[in-house]
Amino acid sequence: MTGHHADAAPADTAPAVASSAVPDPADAPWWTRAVVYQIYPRSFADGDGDGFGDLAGIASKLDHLAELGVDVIWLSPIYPSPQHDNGYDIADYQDIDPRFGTLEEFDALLAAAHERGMKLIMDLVVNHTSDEHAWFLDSRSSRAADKRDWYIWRDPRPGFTGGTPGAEPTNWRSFFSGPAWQWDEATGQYFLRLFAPQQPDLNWDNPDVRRAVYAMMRWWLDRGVDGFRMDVINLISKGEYVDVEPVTSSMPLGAEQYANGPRVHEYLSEMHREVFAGRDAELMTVGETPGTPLEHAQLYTDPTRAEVDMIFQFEHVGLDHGKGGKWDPATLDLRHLKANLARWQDGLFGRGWNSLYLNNHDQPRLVSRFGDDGQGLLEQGDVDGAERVRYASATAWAAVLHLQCGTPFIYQGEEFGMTNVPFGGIEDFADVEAVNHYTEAVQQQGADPRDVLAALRLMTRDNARTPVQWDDSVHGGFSAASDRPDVTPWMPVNPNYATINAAADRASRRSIFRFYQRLIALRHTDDVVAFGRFDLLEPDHEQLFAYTRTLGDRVLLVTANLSGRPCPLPSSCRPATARPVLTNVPDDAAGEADPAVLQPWEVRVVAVPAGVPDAGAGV
Ligand code: ISL
Repeated sequence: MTGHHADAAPADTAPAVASSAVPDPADAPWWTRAVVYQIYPRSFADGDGDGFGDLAGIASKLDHLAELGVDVIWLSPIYPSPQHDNGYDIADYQDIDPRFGTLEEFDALLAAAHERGMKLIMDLVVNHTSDEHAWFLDSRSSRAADKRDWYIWRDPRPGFTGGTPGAEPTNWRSFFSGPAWQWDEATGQYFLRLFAPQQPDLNWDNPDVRRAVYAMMRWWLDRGVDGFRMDVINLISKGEYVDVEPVTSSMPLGAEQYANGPRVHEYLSEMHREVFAGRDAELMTVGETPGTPLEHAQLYTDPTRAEVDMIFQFEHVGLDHGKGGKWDPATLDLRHLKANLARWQDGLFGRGWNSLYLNNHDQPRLVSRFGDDGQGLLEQGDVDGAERVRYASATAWAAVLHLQCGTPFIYQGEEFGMTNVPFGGIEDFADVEAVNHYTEAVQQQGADPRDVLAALRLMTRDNARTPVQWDDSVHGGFSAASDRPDVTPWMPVNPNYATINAAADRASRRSIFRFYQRLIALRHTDDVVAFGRFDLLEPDHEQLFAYTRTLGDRVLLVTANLSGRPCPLPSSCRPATARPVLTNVPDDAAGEADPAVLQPWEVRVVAVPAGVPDAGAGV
């Protein structure tokens, strides 16, 4: 274990990335064929009837997940927490929050998942802790405290009085609005907190912090968990604590000092040695890495460097942000998205590994954001039309994502097309990020509340956090207390639960769930899906997302019309001979298909005999 800064190899002297060969299916790690399902526990299923999701609720839905066919469950944080950021503020890493259950229930859940052939990974939030964690309580108790240096304490800016505007040690901003520094009156210093005031950043440059984190991780692995999703793991190594120039970026001011900071690759290699070495074949790790360019992703995921298996990149989910960032939403240009995803497909092929996602607990719902959730048609009274576009657009996007090279992640409710939420005023929003942004923009900067709310409705993380709609009973079947009028879910269920729910979807001739089942099965059974090379077709086309996957002499052609208008297929996408593999046209409507035109939101996947599709030899 590297204990001293002087021993460290800075990232820019790290060895160049070894470009290994195309993955060999015969000895590829298990997670290259896996699909992951993310659970946000407070909103997944409420087993004890208190309006708050829990482990008992999760246990009751394992069969739904097993039937879907997923290989791995990722649990968002379930540790004891004051819940200022829904559990991403952890007060004790080695226990379960009583709202969710007990360690015994956790062990039973893990065993039940394993019995069904599913693995389970934990959310590891170690860039910061809760301000109620024992480490921080000690750290803030006095300047001489044992653990003072476990967090990042700095004096006020020279010449300023601590706690007054402008006295913060640097001009860095928080991810959740306002300054990134929190004044502590008792000890007369600021501490760094890149997120909420209750989420102080750990000082990873202190080897005792790292040792404590690694010991905690081993404790979970010894308990049987199958790996970790690592929250903002690319932010753990801070650079210089200096003022920075304002830049237009989707990251807060200051991020260039700590995003993919000077020692981050050293720390992840060390973590691998200390925690995973010798047992990593059965495990998987995925780093969440906002603000990470491809060049760093190649370092993080190169198997020969042994850092993490894959990362979540953020470039593609920033393409509908305007100049003002996520609260300045812009229309997505499909060409930009295709170019971006193709760049990541090429950039990690044979040298690292992609994760594939279009939504999670921090993002709006996929079908509302990129597809058509049918809201417009519903307002015109066209219930069937609304259902049709929601099904077709959800499945088209799913296919386009899942048939790329990488490990796909499904977010709870995505598998049956849950939508964004019709939020009204600010009182409807629960998320600290949304509330802080509203307060800052409206109360401090004088923005028009109507504009701020309009952007919030589109982009807020709350869209993803309402209770899962299991059926059409009270509260969408989320809570075991559905017959008790005095208990309501912690966040109201989306009012569309009577029509959009898991049970209705599974009974429908247009079932999004069944389509996901087929996508997952394809990845499991067809090595072209898992390992084939990705080649984008028609990059300049504004409606069509088309690509091939090639492995040896096998070629899969994916063509998707990601628009609400018919799309004539260019000749490059019409091979002379092709075997149908998958489509989102329901069986009883298949006869009407025009081979030369993709209907709105239609996706077709075909196998073509060899080489590139036979351009020009159209049907
Ligand atoms: O969602 C975001 C803002 O729009 C992101 O910037 C997000 O805050 C960032 O991706 C980090 O996310 C992770 O860490 C946060 C937590 O709030 C998120 O839920 C988590 O996924 C702090 O732990």
